[in-house]
Amino acid sequence: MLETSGALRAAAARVLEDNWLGSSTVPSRGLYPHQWSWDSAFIALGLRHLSPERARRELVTLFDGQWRDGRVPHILFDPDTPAESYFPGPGFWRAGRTSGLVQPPVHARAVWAVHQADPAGSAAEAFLATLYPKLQAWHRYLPAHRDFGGHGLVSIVHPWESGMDNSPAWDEPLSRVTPVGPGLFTRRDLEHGAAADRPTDEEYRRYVRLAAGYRDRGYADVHWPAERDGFTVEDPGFNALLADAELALAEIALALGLPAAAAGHRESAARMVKAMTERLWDARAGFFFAFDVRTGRMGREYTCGGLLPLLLPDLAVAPALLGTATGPRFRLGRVLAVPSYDLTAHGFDPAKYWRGPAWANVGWLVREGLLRHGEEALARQLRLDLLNLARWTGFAEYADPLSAVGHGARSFGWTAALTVDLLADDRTG
Ligand code: 9WN
Repeated sequence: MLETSGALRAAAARVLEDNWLGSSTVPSRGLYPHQWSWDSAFIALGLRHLSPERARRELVTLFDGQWRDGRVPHILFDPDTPAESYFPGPGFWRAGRTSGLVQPPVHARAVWAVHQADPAGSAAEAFLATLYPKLQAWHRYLPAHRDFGGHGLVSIVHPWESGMDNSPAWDEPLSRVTPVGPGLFTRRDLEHGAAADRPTDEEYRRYVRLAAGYRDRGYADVHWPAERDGFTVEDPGFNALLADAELALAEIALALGLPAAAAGHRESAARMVKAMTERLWDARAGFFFAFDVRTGRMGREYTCGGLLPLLLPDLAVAPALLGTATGPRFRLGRVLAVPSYDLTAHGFDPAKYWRGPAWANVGWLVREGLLRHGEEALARQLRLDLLNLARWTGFAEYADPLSAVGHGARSFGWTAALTVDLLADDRTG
């Protein structure tokens, strides 16, 4: 079953076809039946090989939901899908057809890759010219509204904004948030996923407190350090992805004949790399940790978000970070793909959402980082692992990096899309 590359590609294409809503793709028909921000970017990376037109459509649709302040909302709700199929739905957010949180800014990288897959079709639709100002507004929103620490890094205000919702990196800051009372909402995720793999009820009650607080102040980005029930964290993953997205935006600006703007984007990426290295890097640990702006304390959890700065080609500390990636905590090249959490940690759980299992998007990003730092052999192995995990698990949302058992949703959008992309990528053979 799915033994050949052709069969695997065809099966992945079928998943993307089944998840296609007509102008965007759902991550999963059951668990996540709307359009998600960073999912769409990863999905477009695969769609570009199957139908560049559909890939462009996916991203244009997402940016139709962009807010006037520049933010790209983390969910665009499908009006034809019943409101009770996902919690928190549009009634909770009170923001029209979107949520009010954001997700990691991987879109510029996706837009550039989608353009390159079909430059003629892209030019005919003025794809880059249409999306460049929208991407600029998105990238401006983040430092303009979210630099709560004042050091040129972006803060997330909810674990969902990291895309790595249940990561142990958020346990400490989340522990200071008062859970809302029990029985105030109905979780829909448990109708689709195994409860043991998902966040706990108490975690959900804290998520709801934070999201409702942000909503109730009209999604205004104000930071009161003394405010109860706040969450203000500089996430190395989110910031690394923004720096990488600025580098992609530089390439887009160049293609549009805007060299001065391109230089500006490169400078902004360089400033971010400097700020991340000064503020989030722990030289003794050889790792990037999340920084809690409210307490002024650096986290101590080794999570996969701390590996994402590998994406940045000018990262001076890359050799030390690679040392941690290949060491006992992540064992890159010796376990399957990239564990989402420290294998040596007491709380490591190979089946639990963002607390151990391997995710295709993280693996794909880490592979890009390995290639940018000349780590061909590790990148080759990682590609094989990601293809095998997708093949063996029916494109599971996440998988056990030790046993290869799949978890979460099956026929998951970005797992299928990134499979198509990796099959088309011969940089490592
Ligand atoms: C909340 C859709 C999303 C992903 C996230 C993943 C999960 C949502 C949830 O699913 O988060 O946004 O309900 O758990 O953690 O990365 O974008 O696939």
